[in-house]
Amino acid sequence: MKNILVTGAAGFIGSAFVRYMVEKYPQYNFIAYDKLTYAGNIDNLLPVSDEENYRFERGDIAERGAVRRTLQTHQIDTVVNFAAESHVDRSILAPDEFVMTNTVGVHILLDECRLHGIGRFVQVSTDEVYGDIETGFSVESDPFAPNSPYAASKAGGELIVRAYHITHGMDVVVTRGSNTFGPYQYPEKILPFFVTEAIDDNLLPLYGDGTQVRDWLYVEDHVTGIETALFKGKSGEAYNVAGENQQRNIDITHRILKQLGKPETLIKHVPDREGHDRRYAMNCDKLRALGWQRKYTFDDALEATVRWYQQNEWWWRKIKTGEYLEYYKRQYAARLAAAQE
Ligand code: NAD
Ligand code: TDX
Repeated sequence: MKNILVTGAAGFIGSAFVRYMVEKYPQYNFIAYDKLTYAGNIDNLLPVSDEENYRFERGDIAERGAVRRTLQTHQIDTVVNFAAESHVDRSILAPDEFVMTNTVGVHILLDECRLHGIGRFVQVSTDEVYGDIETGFSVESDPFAPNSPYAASKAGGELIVRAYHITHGMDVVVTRGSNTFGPYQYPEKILPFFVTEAIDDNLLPLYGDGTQVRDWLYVEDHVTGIETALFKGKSGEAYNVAGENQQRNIDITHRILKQLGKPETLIKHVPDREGHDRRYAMNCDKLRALGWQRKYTFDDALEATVRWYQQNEWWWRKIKTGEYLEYYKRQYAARLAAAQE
């Protein structure tokens, strides 16, 4: 029996991975481990909460004792690490936690895994480690050029993972995903943020001219990319998980408004994000060679996602209170005021 520890399992992509894997692999046990930061939400795991092969434990990947107890108690033999501070804008406002979790936390988790002795360790990383790419597509052998504290802290985590492979011979695989969207995404990221704000007829603060490009990937395709890397990836290798679907922020915003039947006057161009990367784009032939392929088209997935937020106000309305509103004020009040002048 395999005992798989999924860290950061109460977040957006980690919970989608757990919901998918628990059902697909009843022969494995899944231990969901999460600190439950502002972004961690136990509601995301409700669909599997009664399953026999699922357990939840609250804990921090940067806390040695807690990690050790969990590895031992559940005789963990495989780890998939989603745990991270994940929002670029917050990394500009308050970077400490990013380095603590995304770099130091990865180190502590990995070191405890080495001491405990595990099989495979999968590190979930991001296209942002490549930095801005004006033309063409990033491949796995490209050098790192992270531009935000978030991206730099994720690159730091990856480098530690690489070092443990080379130095200690640990069985590691890295995935680098592109901009992911779907249900249960914390409403600070552009897609759920704009959809839920537009539902309430609030202004949508689009940074700069809105022509920045992101490569959009549906969450369920990201999950199967990680599944493929977990079971078929070669030890010590990194795999891009791309949507191969470049879209400008302004175009995504128009599509959201159109589907919701809301006016374009809700769009407000505001002062740009500091150090804003203009474009990400990746080549994912390496993962495809392992047999992975996407199942969803962007049009269908976007439509289904917008509909999900329309139909699941119970999920996001309780998030948009307290700390969320403080963050909103800090991030957007001055920007929106500057745009009104
Ligand atoms: P998220 O912010 O929704 O979830 C992160 C989860 O990690 C939360 O549940 C949080 O409570 C938990 N966490 C944070 N610090 C922790 C700690 N110290 N110990 C234990 N748990 C902790 O993020 P997400 O969008 O689901 O991203 C998951 C992973 O995928 C991250 O590693 C992120 O860098 C990567 N990624 C995200 C995207 C994207 O577009 N969202 C794209 C590529 C890669
Ligand atoms: O209010 C906004 N206005 C705006 O114009 C927000 C929140 C974003 N944007 C722009 C900035 C980006 O060009 O939209 C684009 C997407 O922004 P985010 O949703 O914040 O994502 P991004 O910065 O691209 O990073 C995401 O993809 C890579 C995830 O948050 C990361 O965790 C992942 O690694």
